[in-house]
Amino acid sequence: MNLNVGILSFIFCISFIFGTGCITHGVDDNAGYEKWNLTLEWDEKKNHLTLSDLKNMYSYTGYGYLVSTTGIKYGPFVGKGVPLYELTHMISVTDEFSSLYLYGSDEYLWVLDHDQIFGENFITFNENLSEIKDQNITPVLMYEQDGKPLSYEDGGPVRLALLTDREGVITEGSGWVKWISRIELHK
Ligand SMILES: Nc1nc2c(c(=O)[nH]1)N[C@H]1C(S)=C(S)[C@@H](COP(=O)(O)O)O[C@H]1N2
Ligand SMILES: [Mo]
Repeated sequence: MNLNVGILSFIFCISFIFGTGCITHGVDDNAGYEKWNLTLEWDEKKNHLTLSDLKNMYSYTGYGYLVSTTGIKYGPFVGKGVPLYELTHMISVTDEFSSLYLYGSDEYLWVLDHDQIFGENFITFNENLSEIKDQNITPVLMYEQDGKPLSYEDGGPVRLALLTDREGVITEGSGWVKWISRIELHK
């Protein structure tokens, strides 16, 4: 074999392996997903939740459909996860905070205000991307999409999802925080 071709294919293979994240994250619900945990911080208190903790909590199932800033639509699909209001109930701080900071493992940050935790004040669109008002939104920590564990590529193990009870309601992709790792409640 030509030496240059050999070296090039070696480099290609190595970059492919690292580039796809196989080594660090593995696929879907393997050992990487078992090690995942969510840090919850409020009032100088801290709690950690594992994926099985989440799966044992109350869940909501609804439709998910998002549009990226570049106008690409993804969905509709069926998502399942723990509503954010369940988390705030769990630590009994339903009324005492004004916002929730959601961080991805890449330190991406999205902030929801108090009313949005309970599904209010989200911008929603129909399939033509015209704004539609008064849609019922439930923000959840989604761990399942179309009945399967959420893939790493789609933001798994856990992604913030803005689910609805009506198929065809589109929400803004920027709020769909992938690879959720930390949530802070601020007063
Ligand atoms: N952790 C994390 N989540 C993220 C982002 C990001 O950069 N990091 N980008 C957001 C933006 S701006 C959009 S439009 C959607 C894109 O979703 P997709 O990558 O599944 O297409 O993810 C959102 N969630
Ligand atoms: Mo985006």
